[in-house]
Amino acid sequence: MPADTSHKTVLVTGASSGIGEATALAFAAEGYRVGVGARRVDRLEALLPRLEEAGAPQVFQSALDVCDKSSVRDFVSAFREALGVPNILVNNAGLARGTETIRNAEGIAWREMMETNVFGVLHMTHELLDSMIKKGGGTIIMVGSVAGRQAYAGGSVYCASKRALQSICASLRIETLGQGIRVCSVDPGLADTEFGVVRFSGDQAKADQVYDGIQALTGADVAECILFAATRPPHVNIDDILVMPTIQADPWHIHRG
Ligand code: NDP
Ligand code: 8X3
Repeated sequence: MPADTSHKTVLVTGASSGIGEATALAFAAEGYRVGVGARRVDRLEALLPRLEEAGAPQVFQSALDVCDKSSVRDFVSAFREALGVPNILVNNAGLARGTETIRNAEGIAWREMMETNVFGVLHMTHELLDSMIKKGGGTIIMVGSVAGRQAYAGGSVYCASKRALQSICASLRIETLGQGIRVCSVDPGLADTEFGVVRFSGDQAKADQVYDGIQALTGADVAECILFAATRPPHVNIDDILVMPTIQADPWHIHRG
């Protein structure tokens, strides 16, 4: 008989597209109560009936800007009122902007990347951690990147932001030791989502070039890894998962057929 997961609750940030959306749907299909946040609320509104259809017994959505502390506070408070303290927090919201070198970049997007990918994760985790511990524990999953493990030219700040997540995960594991908190980083290689369009400021043709002639990961491929990590028995912590498309060995070696 399948386990009853209807009392289990997951919070997914950045669920208006890509990996976050796929993750929300994957948990819904397993019977979790699912709450989602992002800035594009119209996307979230369209996602809710799909989550219910997939099997989520209860759903919640609200506007969330992970860079904005008051937005995080309001979101978490509304989430808790609707679904309670989550068992699982998926810190997925993130982005890259541009591929310029440090010498050539204007530097405008550096702050945005750090604020979203690092401070956003810290804001969300800070806002929920105390209540998760008081509830008896939970699972915090970061969506990192191969870019956090291997830096590449034109990715300095994005790579640094994902590298920072590794340290944050390690500190968090030590800080919460014995308090039932599991911390996991799921680090994908190339995944075909809206990531490229965002990185190239809406230039779809440029974004498409990245995925030209390759079978990249899908959001659903990454979601499966997140779901796997979150659904191990409570005494098992998956520290990290590096998941790559078969055609990619590292950030520089990509086989284009
Ligand atoms: P998408 O662009 O498809 O999704 C990114 C999500 O993050 C969107 O839902 C977006 O929602 C949300 N987001 C961005 N900024 C904020 C913010 N300030 N507050 C709240 N939500 C925000 O890309 P992916 O699905 O690929 O990206 C998801 C994660 O995966 C990111 O952390 C990315 O770095 C990571 N990743 C992606 C890889 C890839 O190749 N695609 C590979 C490795 C890691 P909205 O704009 O509506 O706010
Ligand atoms: C996204 C993967 O290689 O474009 O994190 O940085 S990469």
